[in-house]
Amino acid sequence: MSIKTGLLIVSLSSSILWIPAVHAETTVEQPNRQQTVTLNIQNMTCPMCTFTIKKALQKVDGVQQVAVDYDAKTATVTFDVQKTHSPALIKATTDAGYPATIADPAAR
Ligand SMILES: [Cu+2]
Repeated sequence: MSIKTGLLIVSLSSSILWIPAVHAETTVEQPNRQQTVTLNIQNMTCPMCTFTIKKALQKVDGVQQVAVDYDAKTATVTFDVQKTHSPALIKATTDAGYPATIADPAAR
């Protein structure tokens, strides 16, 4: 339990350095404060990668739903816009070894 807490603190403090350059263009606020984005994920070389990516995204505070598509090399993430944002999701997959970019939300 203490290890988990330590990891959380590390990820929070390092996220301060993250510049949310792509935040504005992808934010579509809904009444329930949920947003769904699709990320194009790099370095997915085998089906087990989907589990690693899913776990990494689920560790981000505010993430509610994660679906990773191995064939499409994408992750579709639903999250609370008041708790997190897409740059934090990208950072989570990048830290896990899978750099990501925002896919067109309409292309889902
Ligand atoms: Cu793999």
